[in-house]
Amino acid sequence: MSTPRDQLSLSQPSVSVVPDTGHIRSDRIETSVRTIADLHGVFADEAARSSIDQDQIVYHVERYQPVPDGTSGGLFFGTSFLQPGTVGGEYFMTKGHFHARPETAEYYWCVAGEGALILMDSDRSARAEFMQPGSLHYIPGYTAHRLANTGSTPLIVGACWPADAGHDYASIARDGFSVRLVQGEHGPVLVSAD
Ligand code: S6P
Ligand code: ZN
Repeated sequence: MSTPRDQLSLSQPSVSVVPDTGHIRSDRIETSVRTIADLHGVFADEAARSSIDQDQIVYHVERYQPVPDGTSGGLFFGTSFLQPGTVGGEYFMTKGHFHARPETAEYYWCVAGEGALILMDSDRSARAEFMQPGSLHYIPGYTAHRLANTGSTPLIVGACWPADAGHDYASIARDGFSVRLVQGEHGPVLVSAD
């Protein structure tokens, strides 16, 4: 016969992720929004970008950051919502970045929509992976990463990265990616940008 033990109470987690939409439910979510105006210099066709409604939202990110930015050993969680669209034949995409601590890795996984994850090493060698619901993408250290939406619905992508990874946007703002994802006759085509 077992001896009686103290009963410990279980609690509800303070954060959840809506399965089909990727939205994060918590009272401490941080959200950032990027409009067409924010993406100056990102697309090859700057004239086309400047002719679009500058207030149009291209993507937004919901982030759950349970520890202070920069905490060694901590993890952040986020969902990116990238709208469908093109600028001069180039698919809507995120700014893209290396991590400020370049050795840090990250996981992406696709919740909904279709698109591509564009990856570039520090020697500018680039590649891209298709994204579809359920696809999981390991982004190694020293690798710039950018999402592109090739579909007609929002591309929704979950992410988990180290709390001390930080973001290096300056390298991409200065040098760009070495490839661009453009509309081809039969679908997306990765072309050289260098
Ligand atoms: C953070 C992670 C994502 C991106 C988001 C927006 O390390 O990679 O949450 O921040 O996809 O992209 P970007 O390039 O504008 O930060
Ligand atoms: Zn990242």
